Amino acid sequence: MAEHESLEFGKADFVLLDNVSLEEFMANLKLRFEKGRIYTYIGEVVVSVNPYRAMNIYGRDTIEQYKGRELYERPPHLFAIADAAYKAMKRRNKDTCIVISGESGAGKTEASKYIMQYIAAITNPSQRAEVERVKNMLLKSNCVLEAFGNAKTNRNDNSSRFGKYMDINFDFKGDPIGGHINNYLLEKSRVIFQQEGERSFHSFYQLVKGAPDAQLRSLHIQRDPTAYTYIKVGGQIKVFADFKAVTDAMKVIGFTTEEIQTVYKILATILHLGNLKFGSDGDVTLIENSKLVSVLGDLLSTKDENVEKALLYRTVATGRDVIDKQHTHQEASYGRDALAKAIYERLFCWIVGRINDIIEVKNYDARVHGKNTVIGVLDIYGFEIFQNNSFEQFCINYCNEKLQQLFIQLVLKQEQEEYEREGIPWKHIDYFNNQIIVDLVEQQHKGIFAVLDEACMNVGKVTDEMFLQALNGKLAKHAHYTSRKLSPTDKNLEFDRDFRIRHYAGNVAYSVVGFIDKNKDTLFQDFKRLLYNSSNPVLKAMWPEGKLSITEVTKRPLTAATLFKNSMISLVENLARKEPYYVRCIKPNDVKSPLLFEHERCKHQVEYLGLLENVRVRRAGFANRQLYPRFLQRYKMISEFTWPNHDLPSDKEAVKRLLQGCGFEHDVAYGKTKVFIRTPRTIFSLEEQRAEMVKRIVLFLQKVWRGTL
Ligand code: AD9
Ligand code: MG
Repeated sequence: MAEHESLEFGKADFVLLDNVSLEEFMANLKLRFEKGRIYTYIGEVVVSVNPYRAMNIYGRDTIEQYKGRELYERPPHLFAIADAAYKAMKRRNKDTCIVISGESGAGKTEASKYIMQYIAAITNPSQRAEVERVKNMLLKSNCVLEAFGNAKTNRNDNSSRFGKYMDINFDFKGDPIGGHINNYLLEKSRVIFQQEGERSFHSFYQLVKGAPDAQLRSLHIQRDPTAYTYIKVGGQIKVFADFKAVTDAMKVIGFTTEEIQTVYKILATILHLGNLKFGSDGDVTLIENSKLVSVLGDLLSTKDENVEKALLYRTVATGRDVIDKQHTHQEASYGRDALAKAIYERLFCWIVGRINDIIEVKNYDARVHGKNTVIGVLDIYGFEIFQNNSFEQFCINYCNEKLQQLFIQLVLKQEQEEYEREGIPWKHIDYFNNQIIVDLVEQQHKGIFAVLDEACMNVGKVTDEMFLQALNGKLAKHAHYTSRKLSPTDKNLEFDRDFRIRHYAGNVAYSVVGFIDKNKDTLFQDFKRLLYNSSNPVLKAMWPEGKLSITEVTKRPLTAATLFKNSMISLVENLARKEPYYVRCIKPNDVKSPLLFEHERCKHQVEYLGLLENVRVRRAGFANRQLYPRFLQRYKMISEFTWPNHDLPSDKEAVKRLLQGCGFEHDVAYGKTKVFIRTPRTIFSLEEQRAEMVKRIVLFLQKVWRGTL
């Protein structure tokens, strides 16, 4: 517990509140926010409120204050949690992870960057060149990923539109030697469409506004975002970051010139694709602005006629025959948009893959150097509710349900179960367990994803409305599901095509429009072949499946929902294997103001994040627990009753005697197999006494050896 901070800033740890009530919690949170204290602990969890202004608390001097310190020695800070994760990893050889959660705009991405900066700053004291190189790349990767994976939304000007989990690997000295990034479902529909007030990914505006004239000319691009259908909605809005910084970051990471050029060619291709117009002449579908076809041929390093054919025809195998079937006007437009989305998504995954190739751990021999350990940092898109919510919001919000479930499992449930198992007197603390919503989405056969997949498997035309009907049929009685059909008088369900989920963080109505399409996620094979046959080797390498000929039977690919669900399940399994540290981010208002603490908005977040329950469990609980024999092994030297051996009937009795002797009786409880210690201060004091004793024993032994005793 951080106790040294003046009380004028409120309580630095919510555990110290006089009464654990929502009112007191909120009053403390507000007071601290207004005093510029944006971080507060709940034990080892950091609660962070977005300050919406630059804070002078991340500099070198602050880093020095936190380096190697215990959590409760300094005012609450992200650096303290980063240090705790680092220490656990280094001292105890543990893999750890830092899970950052909170709704869109609450400050997760900023927090993840400060944590990485801190880790970079405190490691590699001997300035090994290779370690510096790795650190630099890890930091630069953020700049590139944000350019391609973030966008302005109505919730956040720099909203992450993908999920990111980054492992940083450390050698036996505790220095970073590499890393690995996992990315989760990019919101690719943004490439072709944005809601009013929103923008496409930053990368497009950076290119159009920031690239040198000559480069733009070679890409046939004008310096005007509003000239391009796909990005014109957000074209007038002020541009972020710059083209040069991103290009330089790619160079530093190790992308070749050819690779960087291809990246920009792909962006330009997408912009041109958006401007393609289809028309018809009788039954024949045509491209109206056919000049663009040769621009595309040039950018994709392929023949113009191949581009035109892929846009207007589909090759189909009927029995042994292969024929070219012409697209209708509508199919051609659909194909064009699907192509634009697919090449952007593929580009993004390829960028992540290239970064991984470069930063992965190389030349590390665990037999020589010992195990290499990991700190994982999770920064994923936050829970969001828009005017219009679709498949993407559904996936994003499901992901947040999964993370909330992990928090419940690790922080609330397991903790209480252990006290009960050990027979420690314990009053059970109630909390809302969101497993029921996780099941509603992911359960086999019955969950929403399963119903969606089943609809997509049906042959023949399946519509979004049929999917909604199937949902209504299966889920009519579910407490967290409803729809207009099921609740016709509900005024908050405006549209026939909506279904509504009662999420842990609030009600969200999703429009089923586009669910089937987005889940099937089809891209005509003709486009894959077109890209694979490009004479640009970088582009070709991105599309290996274009190699298959039309008659080769291909397995039906997994749906978007199944892929996402599987990736979430394995993410959670991975996190659960590590020692977790939590940062819970709160958004103080919806207008990005540094001054406004909107009480109701914040209260809602405190409630749904389960923070009050967290305080209760923590307060009634114990900071530290150890098996009796282990405890004795470490501390027996500080008590005459236990050193060098005890003659008490059990280790448990010996531990009791030891702690009584030290005067810590009031701060501990004795379980069946473990001793539980309430405050970290007691552990700290035991450690000090042990260190003192070790020193004395060493001195004594030295004297014995020298014969001076
Ligand atoms: V989303 O789920 O990706 O849409 P995040 O990641 O939770 O969201 P982000 O970190 O992007 O939110 O923060 C939003 C904005 O708040 C930033 O662009 C900053 O302008 C502002 N912010 C957040 N944290 C801090 C901070 N510690 N100091 C100053 C901050 N400004
Ligand atoms: Mg973010």
